[in-house]
Amino acid sequence: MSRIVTIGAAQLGPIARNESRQEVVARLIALLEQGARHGCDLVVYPELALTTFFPRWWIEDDDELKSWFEREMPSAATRPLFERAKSLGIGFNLGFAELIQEDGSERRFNTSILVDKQGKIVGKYRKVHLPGHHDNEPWRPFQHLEKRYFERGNLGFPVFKAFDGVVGMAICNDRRWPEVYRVMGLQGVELVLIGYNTPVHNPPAPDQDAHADFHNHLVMQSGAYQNGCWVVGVAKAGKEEGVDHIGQSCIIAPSGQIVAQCSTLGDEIAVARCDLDLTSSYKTTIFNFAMHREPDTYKMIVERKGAIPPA
Ligand code: ING
Repeated sequence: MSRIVTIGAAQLGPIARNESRQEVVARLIALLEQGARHGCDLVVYPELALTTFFPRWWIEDDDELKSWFEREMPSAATRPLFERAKSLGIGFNLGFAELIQEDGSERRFNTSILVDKQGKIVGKYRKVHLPGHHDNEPWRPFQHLEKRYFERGNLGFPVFKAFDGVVGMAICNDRRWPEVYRVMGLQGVELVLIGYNTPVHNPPAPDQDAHADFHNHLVMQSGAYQNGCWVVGVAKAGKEEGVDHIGQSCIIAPSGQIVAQCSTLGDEIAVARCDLDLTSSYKTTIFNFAMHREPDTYKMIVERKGAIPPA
C-alpha cells in the first residue's frame, strides 16, 4: 500500500519592504496554481512568507513593528489564499508573524500553520529556536532581532494527523538542532515541513558563510534519515532589501536523498510524489527506537517473541 502525498516546495524570491500583503498573496496563489497543475496535495511556503524578513532591522516604533504581524488568520488579506486553496483541493503550510491576545496579554510569535484541503487550520507551531540577538548591534551589516520581536514558541514540537500521515513543523533555525526532529520522530512523524530565511552571511561567523548551502542541506538530510521521515525545506531566497539569502528549497526522502530542488533564487515550485510508506523501512529497522534505543523495551519485545527465555 502506498500513501502518496504530492508536495510542492513553494520557494519565494525577495519580498520588498513596501510590498503589500495583497501583492504577496497574489504570488502565493500563483505558486499554488502551479502546484495544482502538477497535482499537488500540499504546498509548503517559507517562514514569514507574508512580509519581508523585518527582523533584519532595528525598529523602535511599536506600531511599525506590529504592522509586520497578523492579528488573525485568515485575515482579509490572506482569505483569498485560503479560498483558492480550498477550491483547488490543496492544503498548505504557511509561515507568518503572529500577534495574539493569549492569557490576558499580547503575545508575538514566529508561527507556522498547517491547513488541510478543506481550508481548515489543523496544526500550529511556534518557533522555539530564535537565533540572533536582542539589542541593536550597529556593527552588523544587518540585524537579526528575532529574540527581540518574538517570544520563544510555547507549543513544543507537536505532530498532527493530516494528509493521511503524521505531520510536524519546524521553522528555520529549528532545523539546525537535531532534537527538533527527534522529539517529532519519537511521536512517529512521517513528514516535517520547514520554512526558512537564511542569509548567506552570518556576521558573528563569517568563516561559515562558504558552507551556508552545505549546512542547510546537511541538517535537513540528517534529520530526515535519522528519524525515517520526509523533510520539506522552503526558502525565502535571493537579495531581499540588500541581504543575500540562500535558496536550495528541497524535498528530502527518508533515505536522506534530495528528490526535488529549486534551482533559482526566485518564486519557484519544486514538486515530488512523496510515499509516506517509505518511512516504514527506516522506522522498523535501523531507526527502530524501541528495539535499538530503549534496551528494556527490546528485552521485553524479544522475550515476548520467545527469542530469549525470560531470565
Ligand atoms: N535564519 C537563520 C537560520 O538559522 C542563521 C539564522 C543565519 C543561522 C546564518 C546561521 C547562519 O537559517 C533564521 N531565520 O533562523
